[in-house]
Amino acid sequence: MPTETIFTRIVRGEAPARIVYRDDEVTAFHDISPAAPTHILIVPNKTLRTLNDAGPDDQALLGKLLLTAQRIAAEMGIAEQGYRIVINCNSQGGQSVYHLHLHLLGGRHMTWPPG
Ligand code: DGP
Repeated sequence: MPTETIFTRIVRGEAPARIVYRDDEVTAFHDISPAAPTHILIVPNKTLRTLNDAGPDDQALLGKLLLTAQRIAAEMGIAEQGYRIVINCNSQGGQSVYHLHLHLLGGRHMTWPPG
């Protein structure tokens, strides 16, 4: 499995994406195939293949990903009605792009359990 993915290229500005936020540590952009009216991906700029690859040194980064999602949800007007954060990990978790990412989904009623 190559370590470089399309998300790595988006983070570097080498591939197009509808960026909604970017700083030194994280990048957020619209999902190319939205599963909800609001569907944003929040990724660490450093390459971590999956959540399994994060370690103690990544504790602050993982928190930052969540707080970035929280802030974008507020900015996009979905915080009060509600939203869902998803991290898919490896094949049974439904991960298809092997660069760690949070999905921020909102704008419709979510069902449970996920498929
Ligand atoms: P996951 O299955 O959790 O690995 O989610 C990967 C998501 O990435 C999926 O919802 C589709 C999205 N995606 C795949 N390729 C691209 C791309 O080139 N650009 C953007 N913006 N999103 C992509």
